[in-house]
Amino acid sequence: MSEITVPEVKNDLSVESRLSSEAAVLGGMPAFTDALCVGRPNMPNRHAFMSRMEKMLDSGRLTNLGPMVQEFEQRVAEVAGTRHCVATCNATVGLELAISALGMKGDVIVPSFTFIATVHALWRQGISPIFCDVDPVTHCLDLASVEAAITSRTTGILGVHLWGNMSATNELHEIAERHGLKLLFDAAHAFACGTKHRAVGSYGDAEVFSFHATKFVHSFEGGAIVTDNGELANRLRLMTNFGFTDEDVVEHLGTNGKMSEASAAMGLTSLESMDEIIAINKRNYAAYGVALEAIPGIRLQHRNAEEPHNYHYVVTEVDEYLVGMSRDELVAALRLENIIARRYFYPGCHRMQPYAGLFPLAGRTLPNTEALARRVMILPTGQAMTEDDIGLLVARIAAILRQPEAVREALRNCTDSRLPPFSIDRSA
Ligand code: T4K
Repeated sequence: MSEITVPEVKNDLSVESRLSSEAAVLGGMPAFTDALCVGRPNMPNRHAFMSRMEKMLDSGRLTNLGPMVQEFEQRVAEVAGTRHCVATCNATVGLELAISALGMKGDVIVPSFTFIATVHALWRQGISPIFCDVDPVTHCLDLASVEAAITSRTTGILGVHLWGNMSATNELHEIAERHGLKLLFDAAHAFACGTKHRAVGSYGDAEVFSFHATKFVHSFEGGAIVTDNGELANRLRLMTNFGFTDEDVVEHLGTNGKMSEASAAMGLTSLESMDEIIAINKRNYAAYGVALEAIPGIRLQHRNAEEPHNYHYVVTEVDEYLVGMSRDELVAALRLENIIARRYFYPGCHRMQPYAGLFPLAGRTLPNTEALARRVMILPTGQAMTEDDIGLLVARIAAILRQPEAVREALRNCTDSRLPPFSIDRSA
């Protein structure tokens, strides 16, 4: 077994020489010296952030619904077009609280093709996730699958606006009304997305955003529940603060789900750069669109330029028959270029524990989920990426795909520690 040795990278390599170089997996120079990764945090204006931190330290108010959290809630509600916003320490806790506050129990319908937090938020409260398939175009809940899954035990639908694509909100609302179900949306990816007429935020009974560091607007860790229902918002507010209604009066079951002032300081500063970051993401998406046209087997998910979108996830699908290698082989070969593409959300929640053990046959009714889990590849974007980076990145994809057999053989023999642990077929 021969070991692939990756040549030392030189910082003075010109774009031209890197563009013409062979794939790193086949002995060429890695395309990038520093890793490009999906989810690299966008950095806000440092001065504005530091001055908020100084203000916070001077005030002595560090948490428990301080002025910065209140301002952050107001800003988020404005973007979402909702009457109420309750900031939380992260979106996972936000989902758990919203699920509980809405009285969901028994069975709740949820896509399997999502980040595991969506499903854990149900199961941790003793609610059975009923996995439904997704639409192959939007990657959001498939309506026929939802209809077919509803039984007398169903109490709600938890839809996900995956990648910032809107779920079929009107149709899901109609189904929920017809069956007397609660409707909640995991909008972790969908801040500042929506239609020309209505932003994501006011659909269903409530929606939950994530402001995790890897999101385009972030507060280190953070989330927010938005709703137009004042009574629900009041209940959620109590629940994020242990259920306290007064100094020593607890009137509701609750937890510590609060956002800190430091997080809100970051969130407010990040929000000030929101339009600029969306413009960068949009420019990057367009650059990917142009560059990927040269590679027929890799399809970039369509975005409607007329509708608001944050362009935060660069979503591609790899057709292994057209490109001559699996998505996993391509992702692995890209790691040697210092390009950290991701297989989100492989293998689907139904194939992760504890759900794989609880629902071993779930995959039979999830054909689109299973296919997407094998095909989807998310590529890096955000503030740190330039159009030149994207040109070079796609050129390396092309270089890797030019010699599928040689790449497969090289991967099989490769012991580089940057290779991901998954499915390099070493058997042949
Ligand atoms: N619902 C959906 C649909 C979600 O996607 C998520 C979260 C949630 C609910 C729950 O939201 P939160 O409770 O987290 O607010 C990341 C994020 O941790 C997670 O928030 C996000 N979705 C998910 C899609 O991505 P990982 O495990 O992929 O993250 P990780 O640690 O691999 O980081 C990604 C890359 O970013 C790495 O290559 C390194 C880089 N990075 C990351 C961090 C945190 C940095 O350069 N600096 C950093 O500080 O989950």
